[in-house]
This record gives sequence, C-alpha cells and structure tokens, in this order.
Amino acid sequence: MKRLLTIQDISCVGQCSTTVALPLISACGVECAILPPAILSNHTGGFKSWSFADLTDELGNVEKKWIEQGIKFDAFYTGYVCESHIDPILSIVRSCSNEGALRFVDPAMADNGKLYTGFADDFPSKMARLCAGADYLLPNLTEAAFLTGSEVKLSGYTRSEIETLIAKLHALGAKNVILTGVSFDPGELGSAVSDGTKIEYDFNSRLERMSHGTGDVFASVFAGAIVRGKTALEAASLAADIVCEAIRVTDDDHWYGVSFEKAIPALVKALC
Ligand code: PXL
Repeated sequence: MKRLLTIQDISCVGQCSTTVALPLISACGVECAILPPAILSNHTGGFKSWSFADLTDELGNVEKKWIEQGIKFDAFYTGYVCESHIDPILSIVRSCSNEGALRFVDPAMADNGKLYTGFADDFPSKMARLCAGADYLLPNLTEAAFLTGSEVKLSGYTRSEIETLIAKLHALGAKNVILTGVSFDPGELGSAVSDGTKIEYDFNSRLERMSHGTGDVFASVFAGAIVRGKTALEAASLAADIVCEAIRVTDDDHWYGVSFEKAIPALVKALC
C-alpha cells in the first residue's frame, strides 16, 4: 500500500482540509499520514469567528524525528497553508520523499473572485513557490487568476482564455494542471486537465448549490485515485462524480460543508 502525507490545517469543525482528506484518501485504499501546520476551531468560510493555533515551530521537530527514523512518503498533498508553513513544507518534502514521490498542490486560498479571509494580497506569490514543484496543481479559477496575476473573472471565460491561464500555470513550474470550475455552457461545470502538451476536459451537469469544502473533496479523491494508478482525466472525472454525489446528498440546511461521508461507498467501489 502506498503512503501519502497530507499537509493542511485541521479545522476541528466544518468538513474541510484534513478532516475531509483523511477519510477520503483512506477510502481510496491509500495510507494517509497527516501533518497539520495549524489547528482552527472551525473554518473561516462563513462561521462568525475562529481560534487559530499556529504549529509552524513544530514542523521542524516532526521532520527531525522522521529523518531519524527513515520515515518517507510516496506522495505529498498540500492544501490550505499559511506563509510561514511554506519553507518547512518544502524541507519535509526534500527530506522525506521516496523515489518518484508525487506532489499534489491544491493552492487553497481563494474562491468566487476573492482571497479567503486572513490571507494578505501578496500571499498568492508565496503560494506560487509551493506550486513550482507540483506534479499535479489543482487550482480553481480564482486561485489560478491570483497565482498568475491574471484578471479575476467570475464567469465568461473563453476556451482560449482558459488555455492561456493553463499555460501560465505550467510556466510557474507545475507539470500537470487540473483547473476546476471551468464552464463554456451555463448548464455544465467541470475541469480542464493538462499535461503541458494536451488539454482534456471533463464536464458534469451544473448543480445550483454553492458548497464549502468541495475543493478539498475534489483534491483528496484526485490524489487518492492517481496514487491508485488512474490517469489524470480518470481521476478528475471520479473526483467530480464524488463531489456531485456529496452535494446531492447534503441537506439544504447543512451550510458549512458537504456530507461527503455518504459518497464514500461509491468511492470505494470505483477504486476496489
Ligand atoms: O476548504 C478550504 C479551507 C481550508 N481550511 C480553512 C478554510 C478553508 C476555506 O475557507 O477556512 C481554515
């Protein structure tokens, strides 16, 4: 069994980041180790307030113990992180990679045209340093625009604008780009999957509901499916199917996340 390390916050309540990645990656049949660089009482997307315990100073201690014991990983998946976490993360990846280890980077910092609360305007340029070494970079359209200094548009992207954005993301250093939130038709929503030589698209019927945490569900399933040997297009398509299923089964008053738990049986079946 392959072992993946996910590095992103623990939001104790709110169904995002580590609390989504751990169960979904496990359900993919991949051993999932975790490293939370911060612990929040709850996520920052819609709750009135939150506590934030920064664990930057602990990251080096963890790395030292892993080096001492020869603990290494076959894959790394980073999500929501802060500026102070970036150098320690790059150091852990350098120290603790098995040969051929894959790096998945979800630059979780923005959506719907805006940076998440708490991130300074210059944060995208810091996040770009993590993106530079990504084997698979998984931004939404807003994150892609901020990372590349492009116009931030909520909708109305043409195919050629999407393809220019993807070329700029590759220019940051990412090998494969999976751009989410792509739509050329109001009834459809999907992703563009690029290996730097060709771009393929995967679309589903658009669901009208806006939900928190869906980017984390998508990235977790994508990473798990790639580690299990799926192609990037297969992994993106499975990840989108699981996101859609999770949205469909989430009660209308469940505002802070999606009930991805109910989609786990379908995920296990797809990868068994
Ligand atoms: O889902 C992304 C995410 C992760 N972690 C925290 C967040 C968010 C989105 O708002 O606030 C703490």
